This record gives sequence, C-alpha cells and structure tokens, in this order.
Amino acid sequence: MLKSFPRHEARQVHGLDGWWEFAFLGSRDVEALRLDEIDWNDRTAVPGAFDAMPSYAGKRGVAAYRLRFSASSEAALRLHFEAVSLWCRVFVDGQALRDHDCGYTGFWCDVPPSPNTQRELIVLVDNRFDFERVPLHEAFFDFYQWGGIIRGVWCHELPETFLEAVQVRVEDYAKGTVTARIRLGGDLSDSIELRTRIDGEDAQTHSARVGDDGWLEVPLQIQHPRPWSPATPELHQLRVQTGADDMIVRFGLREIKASGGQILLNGQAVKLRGYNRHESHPQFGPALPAAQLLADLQLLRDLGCNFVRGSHYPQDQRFLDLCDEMGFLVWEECIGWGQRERQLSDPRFIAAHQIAVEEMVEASFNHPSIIFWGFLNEAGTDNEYARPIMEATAAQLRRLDPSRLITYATMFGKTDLFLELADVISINIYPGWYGCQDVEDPLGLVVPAIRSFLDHFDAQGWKEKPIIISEIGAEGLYGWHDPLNGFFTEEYQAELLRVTCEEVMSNPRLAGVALWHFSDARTYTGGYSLGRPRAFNNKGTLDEYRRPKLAYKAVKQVFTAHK
Ligand code: ADA
Repeated sequence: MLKSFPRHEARQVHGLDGWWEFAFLGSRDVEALRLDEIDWNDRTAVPGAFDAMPSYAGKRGVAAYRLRFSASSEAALRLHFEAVSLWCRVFVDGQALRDHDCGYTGFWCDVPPSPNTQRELIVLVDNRFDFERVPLHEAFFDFYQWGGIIRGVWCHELPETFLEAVQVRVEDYAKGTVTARIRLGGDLSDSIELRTRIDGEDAQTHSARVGDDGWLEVPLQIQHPRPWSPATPELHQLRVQTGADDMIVRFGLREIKASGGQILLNGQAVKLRGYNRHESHPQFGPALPAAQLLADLQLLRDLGCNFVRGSHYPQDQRFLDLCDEMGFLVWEECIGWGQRERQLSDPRFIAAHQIAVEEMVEASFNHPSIIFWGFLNEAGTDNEYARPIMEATAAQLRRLDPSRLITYATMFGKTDLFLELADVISINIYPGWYGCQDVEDPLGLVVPAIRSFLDHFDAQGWKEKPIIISEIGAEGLYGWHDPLNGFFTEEYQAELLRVTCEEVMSNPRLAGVALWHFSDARTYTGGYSLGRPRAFNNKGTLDEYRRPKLAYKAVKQVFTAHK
C-alpha cells in the first residue's frame, strides 16, 4: 500500500484500505441509528467515493462502512483517516469515538485498548449538505462534493511514549541548518531522549525538554545539504526515534520569499506557470488511483508547468509527495468557495475553518513543494463582515508556519479590502468569458483587463507585492468546433489561454498564473448546472478523462518557449 510521508520503520502501522462491508442507509437519522440494525448488504472500496460508483451515483444520505481488522491486544491504537467526506462518526467495537466534519483533511482517532486482537471498525458517513453539521461544505460550490472514505485509512500501534508530529523548519537552506520541531504523546518525562538520523549520516542523540507550546526543538546540521528547487528537487529524510517509536519525514532545503514584486525561490525570481487542479475523475470522484495522480503531474510537466494550485481544498498527500519529488511548486488551500456573511460570521463556520486550517498545515508542513498557504477562495472580501475571519486566518497561518507565503484568491480585485494580509495578490478574473455578452471582440478584452488590474494595484501602493492570476479561462467542450470559433469551441478556449499565457510570460509585473483549470470536473447536479453544459465545469485544458483539447498545444507552446 502506498504510504505517504511520514513513514515508520519501528512502529507497527497497518493499512486498512481494501474492500469494506457497506450499506447505504439514505435518509436515516444517524443519532437514532442502532449499529446492530444495519443490513450489510453490499461492499465498497476504501478509499473510494460511494456516490461515484454507478450503483449509488448521485445519492446523498448516510452510508455505513465496516471492517474487521486485527491489531496487537492491549496496544494503544490510533486510527488515521486521510479524508472522509463530508461528515463521519467513527466506532470501534460498538463505541462511538469521534466525529469529523471536513471532507478533505485528515484526522486521528484514539482507540481504547482491548484484550482482543480482532476489532470491529464502523464508520457512518453522511454526504448530505447541512450547515449545522458540515458548515465548510455547501451545495453552491462549483465542484461536486462526493461522499465516502475518499483517502487512505491506517491503524497505528503506539508505545507508551510516541511521536505525534515532526516538523522540519529550515533555518538556512544553503548551509543546511534546520530545526526539528517534535511533538510527543503518551507518557512524558521532564527530559526526553531522542535519536535523530538524517539520510545515511551518523545518528545523533539528544536530550530535550518539551516547551510551553507542547513542542520540543532540536537544532540539526545536514552534512551534505542539497537545495531543493524545481530544477533540482533534492530531498532529505529525517528519522526521529524515541524509546520504541520512530517517525521518518522527508523535507527539502529551500527558501520562499516575496520581495520587489517578485516571488523569490532560494533568492531567485521565479515565474509561476501552472494550473488549478481539482481531484476529480468521472469514475473515481475525488479518490484518484496512484496512477492517475502521477499521470496528472506528467501531463502538467509536459505542458511546461512548474506550479499547481490545489483548488479548493488540501490535495492528496501522495500527490504532494510526488510534487516534492518532481519539483512542482504548490499552492495548498483550505476548503472554501464563495462564502459570504452568513457563513463567515457564523461561530460554527469559524470554528470548523480554524480546525481545518490546522489539520491542513499539520499534514502538509514538510512538503518543500508547498510555497503558499491559501484559504477562502472567492469569499466576500469586498465587505467588512469578512475582516474578522480573514485577519484571524492570516494570523493563524503565520503562527503555524512563518516560513511560507500566504495568499487568497479574490474575485474582487479592485474593491478587495484585505490585500494587506496577503504576501501575494492573487486575482480570479474571467475577461473574455463572464460578462462579455455585448462585446464584439471578447478576446480583445483579455490583455487590457489584466493590465488594468496591475495598474490599479501599483496605484494603490502594492508595488512590492507579487501579483499572480489565480484563475482565468474559458469553457471549451471537448470535440466542439464551429466555423465561427464561438464560445464553447476548443478554438476559442485555446486562443484565450494562448493570449493569456503570452501576457503572463512577457509582462514582468506578473509573477505567474494558475489557469482555470487542468481538467474538466463534475459540478452541480441542481439548477446551478444550467450554466454548466453536461453539469461539468468545462474550462479544463483536458477533459475529465485527461484527453487534451486544442488549448493543450497552445499553452504548451507558450510555457515551454519561456521555460
Ligand atoms: C471561480 C471559482 C472556480 C470556478 C470558476 C468558474 O473563479 O473559484 O471554482 O467556479 O469561477 O469556472 O467560473
């Protein structure tokens, strides 16, 4: 089974992916449900989205999953769910252990010890929209939100003292100095004995104290530091051991800064050439097989890209591991899409969002590929009601990780109120698509629109901030051509993206682009989809099966010429 980092050599970790027993219970009330009433009449794949399977396509309701697994008796067990969408409650041996309400972040679940080696795991999953229960998910998002245990499940056997997290903070990427920040769980003594080993180098022993914030810090020097960059995606590994436990994390030595209107990677200006990407496939929903994760990156590499925006939620950890290895730069984003006052000022939403941000950073901290933390795509940032959550999230991200840049994609470019919070200004704009129904030459709008934003930001005094276009694009229906090259043709889409990419690559004021978007993705089923032929967002440069449209060649030509 493909285990993303962190990994373990000493700790027993059991992969629980496979065929699980399954029952779709529809509109049953979870609170009133008795587990012994469930008629386990089917099976399903974990990871997988049950409603991406033909038998349950489009269904919303409660689904029950069951797996019997074995683990050492009396061991303290912790289950790790990499993502369950949208809501779930976890039971072991009939006991409810915890709920979780964000469909794209991982979470842990402590399992009480038992004299038995055979355990029964049941997960009730609910993919219905319900603001009370899943405030981060809304039916109005322009991407289909499937249900199920959509990413891997692992069972960890833990000794009395164990490692909860190891974060590698790079102090000086060129000299190879780093600080390992370590969080432990279980029985803690005043002074903790640790062993560290970097790559194949000699192991070192340390004795350290846990700080007031619950972390202990160990300074480390890498003997043979190799900087990470897209051209040289060199990775290092750190193994930390304490007592009977260990954790192996992978990291890269690199520095990311914003200065003089540019994004600087290891001190050198970098122009971001890339795409927004949904984890979406007609057959698998959001639970992409390993081969597809790799295929997506191979296609992006062939297109001449160096950048991916994970729209609009944290991406699969296996995908991020591949980005580290293949040298992609990543915008990792917390779930959000177009929220306004009702959500942004609701205490349940604010609390759930704060937890999701924390879970995102915790899972993804060590990926050198991630250069931006993003949040709240296209929220109501032209309005003061958004101020508290925008300020709080920016402060939270800076506290959790001062080493990366933060940004958010705004649809309000010129009237946005919070640009001072972002290290990088990121604008979602659709010149030549939305709102151009009365225009004779819609393609002619693209370059002037882009430049007018750049002039505006400079006039507002944001000359120091890098600016990227975080979304731009047009719909192109795969295989659709007409003699007029009209809207929805592959030709119109290809030309719009060509003009855009030329401008991005030749205009020094732009630090990059994330085109909207990599591949067509299923969206709403209800009335909203009337504006989305086939109920897909068809602005993909590839269709949903990753078949290239004409835009593929157009973008590739420009991106590879400027590489
Ligand atoms: C927005 C949004 C995307 C998508 C896009 C579009 O910018 O962030 O998720 O909906 O518009 O296609 O209109």
